[in-house]
Amino acid sequence: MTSTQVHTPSTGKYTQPTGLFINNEFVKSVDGKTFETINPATEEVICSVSEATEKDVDIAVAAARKAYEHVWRKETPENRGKMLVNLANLIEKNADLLAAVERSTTERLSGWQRLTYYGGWADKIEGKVIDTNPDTFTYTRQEPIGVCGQIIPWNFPLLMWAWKIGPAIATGNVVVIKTAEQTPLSGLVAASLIKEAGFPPGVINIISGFGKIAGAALSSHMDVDKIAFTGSTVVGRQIMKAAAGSNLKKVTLELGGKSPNIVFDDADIENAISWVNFGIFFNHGQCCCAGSRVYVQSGIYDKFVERFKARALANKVGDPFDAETFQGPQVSQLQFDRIMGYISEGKKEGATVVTGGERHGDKGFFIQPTIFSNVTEDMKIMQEEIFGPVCSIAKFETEEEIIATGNNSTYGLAAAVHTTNLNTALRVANNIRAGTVWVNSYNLLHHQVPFGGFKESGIGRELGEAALSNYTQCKSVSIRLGDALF
Ligand code: TXE
Repeated sequence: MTSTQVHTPSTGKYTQPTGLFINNEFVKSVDGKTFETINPATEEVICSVSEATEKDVDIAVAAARKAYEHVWRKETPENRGKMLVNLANLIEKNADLLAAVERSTTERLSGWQRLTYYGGWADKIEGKVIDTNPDTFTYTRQEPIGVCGQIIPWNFPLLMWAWKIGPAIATGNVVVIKTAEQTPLSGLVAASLIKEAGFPPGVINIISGFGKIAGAALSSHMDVDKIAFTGSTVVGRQIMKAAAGSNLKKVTLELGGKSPNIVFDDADIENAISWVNFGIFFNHGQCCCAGSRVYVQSGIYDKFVERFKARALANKVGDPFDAETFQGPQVSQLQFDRIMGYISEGKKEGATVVTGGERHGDKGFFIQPTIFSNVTEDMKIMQEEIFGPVCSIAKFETEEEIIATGNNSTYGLAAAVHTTNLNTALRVANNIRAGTVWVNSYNLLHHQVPFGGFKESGIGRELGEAALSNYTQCKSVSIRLGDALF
């Protein structure tokens, strides 16, 4: 059996593929191993899926290598683009089902539009002619890297799937993508559309499995040319070590964050509260770019904290299938426990609980939207990524001070500034060391706009034209036109 019947409240029964997707077929793992997927809202088992071990990784990588050498390298850029657009269209056709599957494990469906965007790039990858002297003709080619391993997390399963596959395939690579052990289902449903989209066997391979086994095998594999990873900074370091200790495969990383969200006295306060609320509580705080450090200038601090509390209390927490719900469950018991651990640490360290601070209900991994005020820079809840619905607020006085405090982090993924003064906005945006800065907004990610980290938040950029360079390598070809030099 490589599929099973699963029920969702919005679509009823559907057929869930459960095998490993290798060479355009769903297959069982070599050892026949499986693992369970849990519904975080009910803590019940949804189904079991095949678990990839080293042997399965070897098989998937061999399939990808064969496809790359014999088929994919010979495919035209135009056809690569067409296949990506076909896949995007098929995903759109199945959007209701995919949304339901996502909601069973995380919450939201998004991201498939990126495939259309990267389909458009496939036939626009160009080199240059470089004029060095009249006797030489030199040009460059942007060539694919080859077999790419891709390891994705559980916070946006299909979005991450599309972010990784789009630029890799558009530029002529083949992929073996490992989904997160908490959320393998939507990636497998989307995999069932790959053959219909026209991709030859072995070009896109999707495996389910654990990080320490399948993920480690992929990142240390001698025949994987590049590894792209999204996840924790701790594992990002392990991926780099694995690459260094094996074949020095190319590495790109999209890691954690502790992003400052800065509100000046002259901000439109209601607007700022809406974005601060969205910045931290969207996807239950399970966002790498979550605005988890909120700094408010002293003139409006008290008013801001009071109104933000009212706003957070109005966020409906509960069933992800209820249209009114703003915040669903955390992904797993482990994440729930980690976040509750940070909350009790914040209380112990002396921060003030403005609202929340407890579990929501008694079933499922739900946590109340939590705001801490009077948080100091040395507290763990101001320094470490919590990855949950927990916000730390502190007061500031001057622009100079807040630029220094905003940069007081080992991370540098995102930041925001709220002000009605254009000069303040631009000065802060220019001086904050982060890959993305939003002004009077938050979380406005767009597939045309590069996204990625400064400092320990990552290496490389996803989205936009910038992501293409994660998956190409430059070759220079020089042709001597004149007589021999020597
Ligand atoms: O992440 P992991 P976890 C952060 C966030 C969260 C924390 C822990 O702070 O609380 O990480 O989450 C695979 N070799 N982010 O434990 O372990 C794993 O199977 C190769 C931020 O879930 O990094 C999964 O597919 N792969 C983040 C992926 O790595 C390994 C999103 C992420 O898991 C591996 C998620 C190994 N040794 C968590 N160990 C973001 N940047 O958005 C694990 N994996």
